[in-house]
Amino acid sequence: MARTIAVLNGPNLNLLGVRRTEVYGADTLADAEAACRSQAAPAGFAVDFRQTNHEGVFIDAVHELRSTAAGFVVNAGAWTHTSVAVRDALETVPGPLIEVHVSNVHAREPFRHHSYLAPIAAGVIAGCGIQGYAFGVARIITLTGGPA
Ligand code: CA2
Repeated sequence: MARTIAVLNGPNLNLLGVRRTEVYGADTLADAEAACRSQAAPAGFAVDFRQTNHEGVFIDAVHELRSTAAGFVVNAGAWTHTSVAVRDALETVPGPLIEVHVSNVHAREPFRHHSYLAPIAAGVIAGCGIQGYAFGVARIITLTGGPA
């Protein structure tokens, strides 16, 4: 059975490519999902790609997938900068976590410079647009031993 990489997205990321394109670019979350699948498929990995605007739903998804996913690629959106609860959930995940941001959060407002997730992540990708998601998937594949 194909191993699965969980790709979880937090609040407002459903608006990618629709609003604030000067910050986040014109690519949509559907484009990000397609990039993840294109990266994962040749290595024999499936992708479980989700987005929610509700913190509890996000945490429930982490609990649901924590023991079956090979690793997690997470763009927690604004929860990155605010949520101990999201960090506590992701800290229970045995596989590697890659934190992704579409924009370069370090070139933006100071409140975006702090991440509750970075200290528990195997890697952090920011400012690469939706290509960052594909980089994150590639990194999970490398960290978990490559193609099955
Ligand atoms: O750059 C990223 O990927 C972020 O995680 C996006 C979050 C932001 O809070 C983080 O600091 C950085 C925002 C999600 C997208 O929000 C949108 C709001 C309006 C229009 C389009 C997207």
